[in-house]
Amino acid sequence: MKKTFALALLAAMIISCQPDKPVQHIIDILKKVQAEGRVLYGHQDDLLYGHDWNANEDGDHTFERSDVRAVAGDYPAVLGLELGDFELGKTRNLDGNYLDLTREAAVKHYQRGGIVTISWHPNNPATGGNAWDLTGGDVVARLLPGGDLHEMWMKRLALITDFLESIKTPDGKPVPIIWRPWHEHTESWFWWGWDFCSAKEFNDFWIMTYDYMVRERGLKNLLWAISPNGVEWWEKWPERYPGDDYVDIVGLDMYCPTWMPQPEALPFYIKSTRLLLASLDAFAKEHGKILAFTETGYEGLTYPTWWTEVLAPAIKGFPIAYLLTWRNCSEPQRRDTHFYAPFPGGPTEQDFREFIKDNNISLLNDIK
Ligand code: BMA
Repeated sequence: MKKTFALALLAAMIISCQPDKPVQHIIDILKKVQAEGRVLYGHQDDLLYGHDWNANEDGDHTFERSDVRAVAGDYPAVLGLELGDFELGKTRNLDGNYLDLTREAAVKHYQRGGIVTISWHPNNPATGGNAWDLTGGDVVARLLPGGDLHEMWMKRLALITDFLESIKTPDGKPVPIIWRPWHEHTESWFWWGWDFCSAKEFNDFWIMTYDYMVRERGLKNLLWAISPNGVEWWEKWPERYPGDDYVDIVGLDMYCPTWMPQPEALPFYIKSTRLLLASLDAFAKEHGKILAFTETGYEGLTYPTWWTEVLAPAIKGFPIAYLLTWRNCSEPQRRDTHFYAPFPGGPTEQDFREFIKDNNISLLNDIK
């Protein structure tokens, strides 16, 4: 009797320390890609809209369209999606994507053999402003257990968890997701950023998110990715790493700056990307994690050979499993400036095709 009890206790402890991961085959793919010196290409919102179309507005929900496919003949290997505003119970996210279409795009991409990653720009729960609203006091501290906003926050987290849990194939299999909460936490432009919480508060906040989603709600389809960025605090960033038990992928978020004159911006980007990827690569190896370039791009692609002459040398030699460029906005007022991927008639079509061909970059059909 005692022995049975001890065994049951041991089993319970093992289960609670190492949550089951049916996402193992995604890990295997990413590791294989790394070992082969390839990089999977990813694009944010690729199946939902592009420079000249928007599935949210025009009723075509076949998910056949993709700016990347139109230019390079295949879908991106990695599809990025975004949840900001869904935590408020809204049916459209901050970029106008419907909740149902977001889920359907994730499932479709997975069924085609692709990998899905999801980011979240949640509204500031203290003020009702957006993710970039930096007022409201020490917001993170107020969301932790004992904080005045904890209860309210947990309801929002529950809605997001419900959504992540609902991403399933028609036969009920959960779709594996590279889940990337609290990104760019080493800068101070989101309310969870460097200046707005202590390292302990940040780590507790991440762990609270993990514990709720994985331990309490039992989600098994998440791979947890952390995305530090910025040069200023770089040496200190590992203080804001919640621990190896809570992270699967470490990735860099780093954009080619549009706020610098181009002749300075391009070499600056290459140099700083290489510096930070080298450091993150060492960190990933030491901690047994997968390295990725979780967000990058050059807004407006105003340098026609950016892919081959800037991005390629920036990443050359680093075992990043994937890189994700940001979205091609379709809003009439922003679509000619706010884009990061190629599209038919855009400035970098030919260069993108060369980049894919000459740098071991894999699109969807090359995943395996
Ligand atoms: C930013 C911009 C915003 C967008 C946000 C979340 O980088 O693209 O327009 O709302 O990402 O997707």
